[in-house]
Amino acid sequence: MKVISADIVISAVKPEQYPETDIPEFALAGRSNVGKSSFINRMLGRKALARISSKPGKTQTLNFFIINEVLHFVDVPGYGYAKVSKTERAAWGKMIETYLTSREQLKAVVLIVDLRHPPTQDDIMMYDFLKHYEIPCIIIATKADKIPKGKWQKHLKVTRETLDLDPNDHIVLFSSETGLGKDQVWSLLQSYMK
Ligand SMILES: Nc1nc2c(ncn2[C@@H]2O[C@H](COP(=O)(O)OP(=O)(O)OP(=O)(O)O)[C@@H](O)[C@H]2O)c(=O)[nH]1
Ligand SMILES: [Mg+2]
Repeated sequence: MKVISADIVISAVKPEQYPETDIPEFALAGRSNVGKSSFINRMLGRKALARISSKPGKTQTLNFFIINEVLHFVDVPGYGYAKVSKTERAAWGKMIETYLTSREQLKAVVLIVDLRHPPTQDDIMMYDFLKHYEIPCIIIATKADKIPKGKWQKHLKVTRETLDLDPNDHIVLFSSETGLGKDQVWSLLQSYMK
């Protein structure tokens, strides 16, 4: 897909603030600092539309982006950030859960994991949550540029096995740094938009 226009619509914390259109939507999920916002920027070919940071916990709200007037990306705060209080974590959980389980136009969740390391307990929980609610998901194994090409397949295998990935679920090698995987992800997203 050629991205002609991409803009932020709203930073939302509750359902009343979600945009009231029924265009297809894709939400990002993943550990704090794994590269969700960077993924959005790379997919859209915009350097800094979604704000990124080397410090975890950068994204705090549900940030809706509109692309070519025909679809939404929703940037989501990451999970598993240790410095967050119990109360904050509960509020985060509630916000994400409400969104993921009630948003009708949500076509799929893009679950981002770090190719370098086996998925964490939190990653496994998120994947199981999506399976439980039968929310379609696409797994992105990002930061591929950080390990040698010769090790990619071995790491992918560990990722698949640790998540106990459903054979029907897609997993894509990705790098926000180099753009690896971008076209493959676009064609997957487009298959969900039909
Ligand atoms: N080398 C490399 N670095 C990456 C890649 N993706 C993200 N990063 C870096 O990882 C850090 C975190 O990226 P973000 O995109 O802000 O991560 P996030 O998942 O949105 O984080 P939160 O908003 O805190 O949940 C930044 O320093 C990015 O530059 C990648 O594919 N390759
Ligand atoms: Mg972010």
